[in-house]
Amino acid sequence: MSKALDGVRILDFTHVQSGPTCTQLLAWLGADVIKVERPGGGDITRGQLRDIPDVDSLYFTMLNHNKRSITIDSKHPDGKAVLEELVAVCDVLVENFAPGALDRMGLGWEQIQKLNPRMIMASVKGFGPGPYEDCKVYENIAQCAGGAASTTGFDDGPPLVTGAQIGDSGTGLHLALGIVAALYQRNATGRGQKVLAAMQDGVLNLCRVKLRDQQRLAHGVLKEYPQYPHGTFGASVPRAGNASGGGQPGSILKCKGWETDPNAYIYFITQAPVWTAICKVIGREAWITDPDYATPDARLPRLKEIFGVIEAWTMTKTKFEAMDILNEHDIPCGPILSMQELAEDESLRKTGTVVEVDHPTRGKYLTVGNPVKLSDSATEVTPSPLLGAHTDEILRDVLKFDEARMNKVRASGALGRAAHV
Ligand code: CAO
Repeated sequence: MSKALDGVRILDFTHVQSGPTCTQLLAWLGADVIKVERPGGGDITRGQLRDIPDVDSLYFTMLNHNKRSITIDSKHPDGKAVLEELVAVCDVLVENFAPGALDRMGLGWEQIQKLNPRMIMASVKGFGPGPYEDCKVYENIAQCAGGAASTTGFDDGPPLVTGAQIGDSGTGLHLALGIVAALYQRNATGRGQKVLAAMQDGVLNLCRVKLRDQQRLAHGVLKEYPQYPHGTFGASVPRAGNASGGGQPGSILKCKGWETDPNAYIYFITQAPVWTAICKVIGREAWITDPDYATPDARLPRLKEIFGVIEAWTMTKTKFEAMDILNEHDIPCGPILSMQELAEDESLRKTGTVVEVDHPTRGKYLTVGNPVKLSDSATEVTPSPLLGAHTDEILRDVLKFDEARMNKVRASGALGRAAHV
């Protein structure tokens, strides 16, 4: 079966998480992704958070499926020459080095354009142009600088970071979209272009609703926030705990077993169109017509009391029982699923969202497959490459090196020693 990005060749200079997320997604969509790594250790995550000695970590394997690995010392003259030849035959260069690193390698935008005017050069950086543009950035820094941390957590606690990697993986997703758009535009112009996704910008984009609320504050308090009606609002958007953030109030409520199971909770939304059904399910029919509860506006100052009563009902059910009953009435709700429950979820296995992969040295492990499903471009998840596993193959098949050239560049030390599958 053909793939959406068949024929697109990516020179993947990414490392850690943000860049690799992007190139992994492009590989799943069919691009040939050639991951360039430093001889010796390669991407630093190969050795980070290792669970099995001397085996590529899950951190690395779960972010680098479907890629090929070539080891090149970009600071060695012969290595640099190989890289320049790769630039000439690839469509996209993706990198997420610290600011300035690519220029120091002699592969800045001007040089890239000279080598290949059709090349799209895509970068993740921590910050866009401005006072912090030279800073190195990791996930949680982006969450803090992009507005997520200041708006996450409870009012009486410190700012919180979230487990979802919105700074790294979120920015990788943004970059992938930019690359696909640039490839599309190149069909018309014949020219490459630079694509930049800054992590601060990506996080702020995902926090769009909080910038919405910041501006609403100028016109009065935020009535769906838990601070209303008894708490106080300051100059900036406060942390809203588990309040929904949308037009329909919601909250996380305890379910049967919460005393011992940290995930025995359900998210419950008091969506206005199903208010009558909610009242019937929880046995509060009087609220259907009581003017203090019958309309969304009347309910806003009473949300704490209302969710308390609903919780008294959810505590009599497991989260899955509550889910079944509420869904019968089209009441929007969702169980709090643990990673263990997600790993064992049969339906996620069937759709390929959770996939078992067999790695040559690790053996079998679970990964998250392609979350975006295309009906005419199926994703097969293959293991991440061992360090330098495809060095010879790429020199021979992509750059058309003959045996003599292969031997010469190998002898120069620019490629290090390749691992063998
Ligand atoms: N051969 C030779 N040298 C290589 C090489 C290769 N194949 N690949 C990388 N290097 C060199 C780089 O040229 C750089 O050298 P110089 O500093 O001398 O120019 C060096 O390795 C280190 O690169 P780096 O500065 O990008 O790496 P770091 O570990 O110090 O920083 C990070 C990591 C992530 C903080 C930084 O890369 C960064 O801020 N990136 C942009 C934002 C980003 O993507 N962050 C997400 C990280 S995931 O949480």
